Amino acid sequence: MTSPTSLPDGGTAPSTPGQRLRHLLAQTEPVQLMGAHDGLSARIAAAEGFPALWASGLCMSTARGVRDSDEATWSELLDLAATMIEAAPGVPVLIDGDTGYGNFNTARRFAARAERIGAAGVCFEDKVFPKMNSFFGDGHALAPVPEFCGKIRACKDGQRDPGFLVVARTETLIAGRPVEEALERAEAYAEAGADALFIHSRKPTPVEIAGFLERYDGRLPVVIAPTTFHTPTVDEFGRLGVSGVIWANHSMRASFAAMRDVCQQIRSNRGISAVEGQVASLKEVFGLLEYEALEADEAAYTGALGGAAVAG
Ligand code: SPV
Ligand code: MG
Repeated sequence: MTSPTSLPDGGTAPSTPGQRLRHLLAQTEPVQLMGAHDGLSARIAAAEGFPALWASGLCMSTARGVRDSDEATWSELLDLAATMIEAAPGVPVLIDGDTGYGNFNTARRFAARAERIGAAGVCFEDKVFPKMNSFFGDGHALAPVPEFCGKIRACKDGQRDPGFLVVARTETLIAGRPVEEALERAEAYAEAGADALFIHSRKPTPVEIAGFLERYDGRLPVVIAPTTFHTPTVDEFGRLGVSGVIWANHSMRASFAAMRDVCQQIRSNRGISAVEGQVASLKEVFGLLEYEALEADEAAYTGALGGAAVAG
């Protein structure tokens, strides 16, 4: 039998994005998936060495200026996810598919499109549509287990690349329900064919996650998003039995704070002198986006002479 984290073809050289992510999840140290929300944040995370990305529903929604309550359509989010996949070639992207936008059929279509645009996998959560971000409010109704299992089965049946992952995320603890229920749900989702389990908690420490993992049979690799527990390191999560750590929203929140601060300073100073030292130089932006390579291509393909000056 193929284990959930081994390569479906039994080989050792991952070739598809899904196979690469499976391979990373099977390592002894947890894989770090950096949250991204557009081509630039994906490119920066890849350049900084993150081996995998999380296309965050919260952050893509925020980047579009809307709330993480299924206000953006799923095709809008997949368009953004596609920009990340293009911007970070070779880096597997796990797409946050929320609840799958309806029933088994919409989830299946979402997953199929995600696979076509080159995602490593999708993650669906066991809430009801429209969902609300897990950190806001208390209205987090859970979907019935058979219904959510049907979504997982439909997506698994519909995928083409056997390496593509369907990650089942349980919001049991977010909904204030007990660990026993999270364990039962985890078992049912594995039985339905899920390739990994995302267990979410919004406690200020990983106490709930640790309580879950102490009793979990380890049937699936487990990923977490430690947004509210700030202190533990990846290694500590690894010792708890975690295979993947998603830094879900830190790039978005960093850019939120930086954009707000620069706007405040420019407006109040009526000039840019105070902010110049705080912002990336255009040279750095052009470097990351490989403007010089384009210049070289122009010379190669059009015969034009390069040498444009780089300001900033
Ligand atoms: C997201 O990034 O959209 C997530 C993770 O679902 S969290 O917002 O931390 O719940
Ligand atoms: Mg989300």
